[in-house]
Amino acid sequence: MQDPAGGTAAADAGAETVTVVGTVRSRAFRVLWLLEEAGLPHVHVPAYPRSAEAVAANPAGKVPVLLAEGAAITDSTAILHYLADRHGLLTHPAGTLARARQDSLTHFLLDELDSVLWTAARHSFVLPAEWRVPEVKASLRWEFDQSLGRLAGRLGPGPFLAGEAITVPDIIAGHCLHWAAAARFPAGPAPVQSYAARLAARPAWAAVMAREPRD
Ligand SMILES: N[C@@H](CCC(=O)N[C@@H](CS)C(=O)NCC(=O)O)C(=O)O
Repeated sequence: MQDPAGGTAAADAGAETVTVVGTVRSRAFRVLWLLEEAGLPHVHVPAYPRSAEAVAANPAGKVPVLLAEGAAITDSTAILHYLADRHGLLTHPAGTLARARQDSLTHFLLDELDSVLWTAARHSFVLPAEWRVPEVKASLRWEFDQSLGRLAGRLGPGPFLAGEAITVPDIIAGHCLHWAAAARFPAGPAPVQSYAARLAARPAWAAVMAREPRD
């Protein structure tokens, strides 16, 4: 793995300038954060979900979208893996046991944190009002708390989820934990809280947060 422990990864000289479509307050945050960590050149189009700019890049209107190599790549996790694999940064190499452990963490986070937060968001403001079931949110908060207990059990010696260096699952976890705080979801046990604080203290995190006014 080429990413030095805990540090900012070395930029890939000559890398293509890619374009990220999506506001900082969406899952585009994950893509922007990885690009900042990796020191890769990029342009940011802070389009809101379902806006004309978002639909132009992705007919579903969902963000983020990455414009690279003349193509539009959708889904934040697909984008993170494309960038990480392409540049050999923030990931263990494909086909290794370390990568299998890293991917296991990624899927755990998508199943148990991202999907729970997204279901809560859908029943708060995404779904048409007549299809929202606000009562489900108490159950989701309980489920999220259980998941954070399991995350605490997977933290290991750290400082990052998959070992000594920051990798894709840390990007997803850091964003989900921040999203949870904004949605007033549980913060989890102390080790999860200090892990979240460690991620949010990174210069690349601050660089993304400073990027546009946050409503
Ligand atoms: N699994 C996708 C989810 C993308 C997604 O749902 N994005 C939200 C913003 S964070 C969105 O655009 N929602 C608009 C909608 O669902 O219509 C990813 O990780 O990129």
